[in-house]
Amino acid sequence: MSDFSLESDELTFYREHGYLVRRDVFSTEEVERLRRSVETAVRKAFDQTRDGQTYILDGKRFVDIGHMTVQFEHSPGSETIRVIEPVQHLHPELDDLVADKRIVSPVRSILGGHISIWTNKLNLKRGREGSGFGWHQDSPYWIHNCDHVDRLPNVYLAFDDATEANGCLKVIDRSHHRGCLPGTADGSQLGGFFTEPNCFSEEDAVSLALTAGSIALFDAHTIHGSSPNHTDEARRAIVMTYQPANFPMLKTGVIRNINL
Ligand SMILES: O=C(O)CCC(=O)C(=O)O
Repeated sequence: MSDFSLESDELTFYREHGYLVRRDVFSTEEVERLRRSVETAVRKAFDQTRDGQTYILDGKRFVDIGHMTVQFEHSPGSETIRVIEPVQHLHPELDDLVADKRIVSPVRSILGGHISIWTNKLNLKRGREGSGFGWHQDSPYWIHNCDHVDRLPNVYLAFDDATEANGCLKVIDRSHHRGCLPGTADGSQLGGFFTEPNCFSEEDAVSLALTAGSIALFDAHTIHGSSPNHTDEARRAIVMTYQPANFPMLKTGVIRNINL
C-alpha cells in the first residue's frame, strides 16, 4: 500500500457497502498540528462573518461570506460555529491536506483517474453544544449543481477520537446502491434534504468510531448522519469531496485539479 491506493479487497468493500475505514492514516503529531490549523481557520471564519450575509433557515443561522458558508449551532443566539464550507482556503495546512496523497490516492482508486476538488467542510461539533446531523444523502443536495453525482466520493478525516458518545459518523450500510432517495416532506425549509425514513432501516446503521487521524470514505449516495456530542470535548472533522478532473468546484466555480 506504499502509494496509498486502495487494495482490491478495500475497493470491493467500498463498492459493496458504500463506505470504507482506514485507521491511523495521520500521526498524532500531524493531527495535533492540524487541530491548531483548524482553530486558526475557525477564528478567521468567525471574524469574516461580521461582513457576511446572514439568513435563517428553519430557525438556524447561516452566514455567506463570498463563496464560503458558515453555519452556527442551533441554540438561539449561539456564536458557536458548527460548519464551514468550503474551508481549505482558510489555512495553508488545510490547503495542503486536501491534496495529501493519503487522502487523494484512495479517491483516485475509486474514480479511476485524475481528480479535482468538489468541496470540503469542517464539521466542528463542540463539547455539549455540538448538534447532530439527521440521516441524509449528499447526492440530492448536489444534483442541482452537478451532473455526475455518482462520482463524488467523500473522505472524512477525524481530528479527534470519534465515539458514540461524542457523535461519530454513522452510515446506512449498502444504501448507496439505490441512488438519490426522496427527502422528507415535513413542510420545513430544510426537510427535503433529509432522507424519507420509510426508505431505509436504522437497523442497517454502522457507527464509524474512529481514532483521531483515521479516515472514512463514503459514497455521495450513502445515507449518513450522526448524533449530538454528549461529551465535554469537541469532535472535529473535515469532509473532503472529490470528482473527476477538470470540473469546477461547488460554490466557487473554480477548477482545482489535484496533481499527484
Ligand atoms: O460530521 C458528521 O458527523 C456528519 C457529517 C455529515 O453528515 C455531512 O457533512 O454531510
